[in-house]
Amino acid sequence: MFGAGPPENYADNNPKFNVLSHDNPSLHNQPGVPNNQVPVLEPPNQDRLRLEERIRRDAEESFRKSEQSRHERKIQNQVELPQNDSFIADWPGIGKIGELAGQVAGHLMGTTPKPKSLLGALGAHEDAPYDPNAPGENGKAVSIDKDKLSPEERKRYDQGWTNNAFNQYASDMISLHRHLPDVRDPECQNVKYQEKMPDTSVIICFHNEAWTVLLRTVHSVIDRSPKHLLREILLVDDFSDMPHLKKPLEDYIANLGVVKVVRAKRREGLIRARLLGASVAVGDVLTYLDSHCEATEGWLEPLLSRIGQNISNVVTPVIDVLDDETLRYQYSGAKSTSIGGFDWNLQFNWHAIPTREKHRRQSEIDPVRSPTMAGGLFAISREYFEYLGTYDPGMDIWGGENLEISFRIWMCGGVLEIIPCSHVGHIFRKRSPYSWKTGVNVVKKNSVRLAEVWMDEYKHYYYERFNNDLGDYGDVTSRKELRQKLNCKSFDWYIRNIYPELFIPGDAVASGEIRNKAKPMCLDSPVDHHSMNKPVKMWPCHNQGGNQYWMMSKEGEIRRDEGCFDYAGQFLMIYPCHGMKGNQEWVYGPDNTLRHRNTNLCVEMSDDGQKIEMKPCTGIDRQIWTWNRKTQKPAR
Ligand SMILES: [Mn+2]
Repeated sequence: MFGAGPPENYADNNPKFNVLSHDNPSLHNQPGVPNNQVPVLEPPNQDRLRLEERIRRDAEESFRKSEQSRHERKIQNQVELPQNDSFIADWPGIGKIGELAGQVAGHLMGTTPKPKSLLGALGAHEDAPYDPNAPGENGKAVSIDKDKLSPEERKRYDQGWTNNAFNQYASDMISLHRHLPDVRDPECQNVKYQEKMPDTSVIICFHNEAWTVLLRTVHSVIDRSPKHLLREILLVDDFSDMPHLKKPLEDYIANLGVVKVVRAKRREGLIRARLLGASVAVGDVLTYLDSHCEATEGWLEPLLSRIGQNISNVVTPVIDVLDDETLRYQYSGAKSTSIGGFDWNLQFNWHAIPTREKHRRQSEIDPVRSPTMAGGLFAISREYFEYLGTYDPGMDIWGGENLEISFRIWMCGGVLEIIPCSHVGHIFRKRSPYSWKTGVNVVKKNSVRLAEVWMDEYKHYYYERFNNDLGDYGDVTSRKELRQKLNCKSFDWYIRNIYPELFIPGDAVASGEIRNKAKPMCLDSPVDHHSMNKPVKMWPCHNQGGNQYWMMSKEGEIRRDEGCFDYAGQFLMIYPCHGMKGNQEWVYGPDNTLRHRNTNLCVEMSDDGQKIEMKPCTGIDRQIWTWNRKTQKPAR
C-alpha cells in the first residue's frame, strides 16, 4: 500500500521489525497481561538527601561547564559522513509477563581459581597452552569452508546459525580466553586514572545464549578488569530453556568466584531483566553488557573513572563489531567514533561526531557527548540510576527504553558520553533467532510512552507517522511526576543544545507527496539503510504518506529521516544526508521544477512514466511537480 519497498510507518506487524537493522528483537507479547510488576530497587544506604544534593551539585557543575564551552565553541556547518550503519542493540523475545522473582546462584567474591575444562562439546579450551595460531586468536577471523565439513559437522554448523543468528560453530572453535589486540588509541595507554574509583557490578542479561559466546563475554570481563574494580558479574537469565544454561552453567561459574546467576521466574524481557540485575547488584556502578560481547584491554577503567569524577556522567564504551560469521574483532579508531541520534520514527541511529563537539573537545580521546545511546552497553552509578528513576516500569520487553533514558539523562541534568578509550566488541546479528509473534507492537507502545512524557510538542512529529493512532499505551502519570520532581528541562532545550543537527520537520519549506503533472505518479522510495545508493522510483500516487512523504529542508535537501535525494551524475538516488549541500542541494522553483543546483539538470519522469531521468530543464509537463509548499511554519 505504500508503493515500492516496505512502508516506513509504524504499524503492528510492520515488516521493518522482521528485518530490523542488524539486531532484531523478537517481541512475543501477551496482550492484556499486567505489566506493572517490576522490582523496586533497594534504597541506597546513604542519606538520600545528601545524595540528591550531591547529584544536583554535580549536574549543575557539568551544565555550567557545558554552557561555558558552548559559548566558546565555533559553530561550523559541516558534518562528516557516518562510518557505521545504524543499528539497534538487540533483545531476544519474551514469552510470559508477570511478577519478577529471581533466584541467586553461584558464589560471590573469593579467590578466582582457574576454571576446569568442560566437555569438548561445550567448547571450552581453557586448559590448553597458549597458541597464537589457535582459531580466532588475537581477534582474527575463523574461516570455515562449510562444504568441506562432514555431514555431521555441517549439521552442527547449520544448527548454530539457526539457533543464534551468528556462527556458533566458529565461536565453539575459539578459546574462551582468546587474546585480543589492544585496540585503544596509543594515547589511551598513557592515561593515568585517579586512584580512588568506584567499583562495579557487571550485569549481563541473556536468553538462550550459546555457551562459548556467553562464557567468552564473562572471561573477557574477568581477564581484562582490575580485580579491585570488579565487584561481581551478575548473569541475569531471562528464563532460558537450553540445558547448558542450567546446572552446567552454575557448576562452571562456581569456580570463577566473582560470578552469580540470577534467574527470572518467567520470561521478562530486557527492561525488567536489567532491573532484576540492578535490584541485587552491590557495586557502586552498574555496567550493562549484552551476552555476546568481548571486553578489551583497559575497557573498564575509563568508564569508572568518568563516573568517579561526576556521579551524573552516564557512559558507554565504543562498541566494536565482532563479525557474526568469523568472530573477527573489527575495531574503529577514536577518530571514527560515532555518536547516537534518532529519527522521527524514534529509531536509534549513528552519526559522525559533529564539528561543534570536535571543537569542544581538546583531544581525540576525550569523552564524546552523545544525544542518545544504543542501549545495550553502558555504565551508570547505581545511586544515580535510582535517582533518575531507573526505567519506565510501564515499558515492556524491549525497545524505546534507550531513547527514554537518554532523553531523561540530558533533560534532567546528567551527561551521556561515549568513552573513546573503552572498547567492547559486540556481535551484531542480522536477524533475530527467535520467532516473531504478532500482537501488541511493544516498541510502538514504549515509544508512545516516552513521547508522551518527554517530547512535549515535538511528539506530534512522531505521531504523524501513524496518523495519530496512539493505541493503548497505559498510564504515564507517575513518569510525568518523575519529570516534575527532577525538575527536568524541556525537549526543545534538548534539541537546541544537545542535538541541534536533528532535522526538524516543522522547519521544512515543502512537504508531502511529490506528484508529476503529466501522470498521477509520485516520487517513491524507502530510506532505510538497505535503500541507500538505490534509485528513487516512480509509483502511482497513493496519498498515504509512507515512502511518498518527502520534506524539503531550508538547506535544499529533499529528505525523509536520514535519507536524502542525491545526484552524482548517474541517477537520482537515496543517500545518507550529509548537510554539505553538494550533490544533495535542490531548488523547487516557482515554475514547480525540481532542479539540481550543481548540475542545473531537472528531475524528469520518463515518457512511459516508469522511471526518473535527469535532463536539461525545459519545463515540459514531465518536469513539473506538485508539492505542498508551506506558507506558515508551525510553532516549534
Ligand atoms: Mn546485542
